[in-house]
Amino acid sequence: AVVAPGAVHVPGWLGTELRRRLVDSCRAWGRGPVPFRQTALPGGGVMSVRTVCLGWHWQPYRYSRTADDVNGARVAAFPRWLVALGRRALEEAYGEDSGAGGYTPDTALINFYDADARMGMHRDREERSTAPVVSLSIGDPCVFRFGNTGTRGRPWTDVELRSGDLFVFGGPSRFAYHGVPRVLAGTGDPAAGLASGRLNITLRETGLTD
Ligand code: MD3
Ligand code: FE
Repeated sequence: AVVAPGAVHVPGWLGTELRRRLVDSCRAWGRGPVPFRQTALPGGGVMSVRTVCLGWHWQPYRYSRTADDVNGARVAAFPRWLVALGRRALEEAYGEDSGAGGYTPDTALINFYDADARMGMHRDREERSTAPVVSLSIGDPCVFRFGNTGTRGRPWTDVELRSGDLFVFGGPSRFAYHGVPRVLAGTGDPAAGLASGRLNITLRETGLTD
């Protein structure tokens, strides 16, 4: 479904095998050089989601190669198979002739939501690329809120994201406000090896070089 120009929702795109591989991989990445952390915000707060990054380390509001706000370690590399998955995702959302073959995501932000986690309305503007963001959801459903580019407030569209859903945000939707007002706590996705909570994996091009 096209939710807005460039914003395409593909329910159930990830099969069980891929969901399981991603869940296993997220666990492994969380045991890598930089563990899952609740990111500290400049205002003194802390995010309710738990995050681990690949390729580049995100913190508000910049990317770095080392996790200076966690343990100083260099982040794990961005694996080739996620580049391939990102290209397949773009082909699925936009079609074969959309230039998906030139998509080369170099960072993944992996967010884990427990039943009480949320993400306030924000725009993702740290990237120096206008390439689309690929979002993959696994586990408990959530309410995803998609808003406007110019203003944080209404009107917005609420969409339920469920386990296996793909969402691609490109073109005019790339810099729109969005958030996750709530998780619909349930049983996770047992078939994928996730007993509770929600995982969201976003693939992005940072446009950065060392
Ligand atoms: C629209 N994550 O990591 S995914 C984020 O479910 C983030 O964890 C949410 O917002 C989550 O920054 C929403 C959907 C998403 C991700 C990035 C976007 C939507 C986007 C970037 C631009 C526009
Ligand atoms: Fe975001």
